[in-house]
Amino acid sequence: MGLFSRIKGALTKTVKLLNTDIRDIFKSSGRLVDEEFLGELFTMLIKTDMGVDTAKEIVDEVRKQFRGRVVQMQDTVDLIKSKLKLLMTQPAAPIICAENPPTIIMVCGVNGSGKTTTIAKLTQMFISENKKVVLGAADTFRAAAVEQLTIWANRLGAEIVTGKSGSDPASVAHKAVARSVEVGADICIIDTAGRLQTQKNLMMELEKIKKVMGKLVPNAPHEVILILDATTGQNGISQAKHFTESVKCTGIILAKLDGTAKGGVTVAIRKQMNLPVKFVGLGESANDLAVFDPNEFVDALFDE
Ligand SMILES: Nc1nc2c(ncn2[C@@H]2O[C@H](COP(=O)(O)OP(=O)(O)O)[C@@H](O)[C@H]2O)c(=O)[nH]1
Ligand SMILES: [Mg+2]
Repeated sequence: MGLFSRIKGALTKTVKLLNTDIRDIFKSSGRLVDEEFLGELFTMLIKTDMGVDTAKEIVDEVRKQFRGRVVQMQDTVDLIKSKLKLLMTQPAAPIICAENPPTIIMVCGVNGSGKTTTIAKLTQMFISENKKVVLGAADTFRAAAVEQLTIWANRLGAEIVTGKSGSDPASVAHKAVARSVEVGADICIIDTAGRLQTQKNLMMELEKIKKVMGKLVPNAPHEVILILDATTGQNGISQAKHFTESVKCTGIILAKLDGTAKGGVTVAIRKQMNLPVKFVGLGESANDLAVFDPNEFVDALFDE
């Protein structure tokens, strides 16, 4: 399956919601663009979790272009799409690699957002590019977390560095980075325990984990990736803001885009955060990761 159809497949629920609503708004003929119409359009956009600001901006654009005229559905959809694409513009943002390997990637986020699974997906991607990957299991809170990452590492063919349960996550991160230097790895990815942005001490711990890496490899970590769970919709954005303040994230991976009707949250993230969305997660297997492309995303959103 091509990337476009995979993204489209994952967005099925959001796409259904949008396309059903927009057909309802238009029925079979064109409509006069008045405040009633614009109100219906606003409600439709809001339902996808793209956020009030974004929805308002789009409705304003439709008002500006079409007010007082009778418009057809396709013209409206085209205008919404071009506005959305503009709002979501971001630099083409694959993983920023270090000038000299290893490239160190730290992964953080709240509990259950999809950190460990996303690390497996990234590992799979790098290994398919013939890169050597070392993983650091710095989620030392739960033995099950280390086990989960170990299973992935063995399955995918990556080396893994672990510590004792309950040990200092910064020391595990340190060990993993040291090991990746020692074995000449291209990539080192550090898993961390889930934490809430409100847990001050745990956020400080994250800063410590981050700092320790820079002592071994210049400018490490080269990427600090925040994993957001798309199904949490707008809540994810306040999380993102706090994590960014604390550990200066360099990008977002939006997990679980499949199975949510809140796919519009991607738009809100792009609009409200000054961070690129690097990849989206489209399922639970190691292959279910797609590079995020705003144009492709918006096309998929309105393509039935
Ligand atoms: N459908 C779907 N499930 C996912 C995705 N990413 C992770 N999950 C599931 O979400 C749950 C939590 O993932 P996990 O990686 O353990 O989260 P962590 O606590 O942040 O490390 C697991 O059941 C994963 O299989 C995704 O992109 N799509
Ligand atoms: Mg985990």
